[in-house]
Amino acid sequence: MDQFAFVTGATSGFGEATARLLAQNGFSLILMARRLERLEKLKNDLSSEKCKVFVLQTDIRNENEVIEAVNSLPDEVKSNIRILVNNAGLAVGRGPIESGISDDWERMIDTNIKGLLYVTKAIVPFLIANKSGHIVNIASIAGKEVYPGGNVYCATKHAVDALSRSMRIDLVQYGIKVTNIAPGAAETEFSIVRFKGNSETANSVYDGYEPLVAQDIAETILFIVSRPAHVTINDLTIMPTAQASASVLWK
Ligand code: NDP
Ligand code: 8X3
Repeated sequence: MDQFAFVTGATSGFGEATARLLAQNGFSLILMARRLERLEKLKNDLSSEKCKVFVLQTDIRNENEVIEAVNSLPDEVKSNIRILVNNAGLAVGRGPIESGISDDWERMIDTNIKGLLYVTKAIVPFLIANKSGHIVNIASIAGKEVYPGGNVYCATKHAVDALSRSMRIDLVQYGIKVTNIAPGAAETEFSIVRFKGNSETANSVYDGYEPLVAQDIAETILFIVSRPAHVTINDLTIMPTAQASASVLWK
């Protein structure tokens, strides 16, 4: 039977690259995000006899949407989910706490923490039933350190880091692996979203050094999920060579 990987945030960046690489490596896919056209294109690109693709247009901030989307999958698909990549997430804005915008804070908290929890809660029963499986949480270097103007985004990613450690403790009895990945600066749509479409500011984040690209993260995820059954990579920090810490970049 097909082995399914469930990838959130599959319409761009890390999630899309991961979906494409997992498909090339024999996984069938369940892809979740909000932008339907992009999901349908991926389904078109990746579907084959070997790779079944289900797409779920879902805003992970809405728990009912998440539950309904997962319920809509055929039983034999749900029972063959082996991997959950909790990747969907975002930063909105970057600035000091005193000028923070509540709506930006809520988008980050609702997506990066609550959305990740809703998806995990919906999928984990199928992993438990199989007494195996692998959850890969995409945190960030912002979940290990803080930096100027990063406040709420950093807090959400520290929460992801803590949840990865907690999930590992809760789920070890079921043979479920939990990996936390903490990437440094990677050029995706992340900065366009963070700076609300201001491409000049977004591009300037990557000026003067070579950032990570989505394929670097996809290859890392493939390596992590293809370790033998007795091996778990608990935590992995991956940085551009030019980046020594969250705020030290060699340019
Ligand atoms: P992108 O903006 O390229 O991709 C983000 C993905 O998340 C999109 O597919 C988007 O899909 C999805 N998403 C956002 N909000 C929601 C939502 N409410 N419901 C469902 N899906 C949602 O960014 P990256 O690929 O860079 O980011 C992926 C993850 O990696 C994020 O968690 C980010 O915080 C983290 N990260 C990024 C780093 C970087 O420098 N790029 C470094 C470290 C961590 P759609 O809009 O279609 O819903
Ligand atoms: C994204 C990387 O350094 O912009 O999580 O927070 S950073």
